Amino acid sequence: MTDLTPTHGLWADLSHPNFTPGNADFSVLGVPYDAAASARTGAAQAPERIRFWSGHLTPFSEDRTRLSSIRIADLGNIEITHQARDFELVRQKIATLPNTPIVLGGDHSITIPVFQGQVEKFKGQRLGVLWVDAHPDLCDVFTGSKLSHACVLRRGLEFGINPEEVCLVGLRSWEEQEIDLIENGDLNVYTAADIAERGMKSIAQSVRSKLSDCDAIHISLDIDCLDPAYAPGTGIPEAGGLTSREVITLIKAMQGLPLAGLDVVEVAPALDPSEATVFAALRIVMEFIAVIARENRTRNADFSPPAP
Ligand SMILES: [Mn+2]
Repeated sequence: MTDLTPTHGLWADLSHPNFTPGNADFSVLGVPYDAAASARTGAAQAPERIRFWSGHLTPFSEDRTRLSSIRIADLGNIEITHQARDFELVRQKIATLPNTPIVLGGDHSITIPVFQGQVEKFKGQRLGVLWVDAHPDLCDVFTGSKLSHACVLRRGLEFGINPEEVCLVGLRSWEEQEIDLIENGDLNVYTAADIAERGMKSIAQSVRSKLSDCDAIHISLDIDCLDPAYAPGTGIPEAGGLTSREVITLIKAMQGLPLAGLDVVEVAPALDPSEATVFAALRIVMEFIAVIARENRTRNADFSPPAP
């Protein structure tokens, strides 16, 4: 791959070495681990490639929201050599972060300790989850492991996330052991076909109303939610997926809800030489940041003194 000199600094100039979780809006954390993927690996390279190309972005969202007041503390990576043991480091980090985490996978298994940490951080409060993925990842055990990338949401429910406050968007592929929870559980399921039928604006409104009573909402986004036309660089490309426009519409529709974190997983740069998959992930991250930038702007406007 040809590396070009970045036109901007890390994270579109929003990151600085002096920024810490205590004085920044977001903490970026990479978890370059892909040994729990059941098909093709490669997601371990994502944090490096996403960071690299973040320097080619400008500090604007697509609607020209100015992001320059946003501070991003990039905390680097947590290396996972022993999954069960080192996931503990991720849990601890997430549980104790004073600001909003943006976690870059890795395969989806890295969200298991992210969920655990968020449940701990928001103990006694209502933590909702917006799960954007081709797959529900509700298996109890997959390929002999409870920490497989196909078991992530199942573990999340065991940690205490209320299924009524989980919205799954973009689903289109199932394992036998997931069917009962999908069809008879309390989860809010919006398949890729539902979105094609009803349109994302309508689906996003349903998601908003399901999550409206939450104190905190974590977004877990598997890049395979997108159709392989938009994101071929992922372990299991599932045809019939969402457009990148639909995913951006969904993220923007979360404006006003208490967003408490984002993870973007399963980006496998080497499987997409165009790196369009990496850029799709970056656009999603920037639009998430923009939602909070608009939120801050509204809040600051509320408190600004009257004009003399
Ligand atoms: Mn998936």
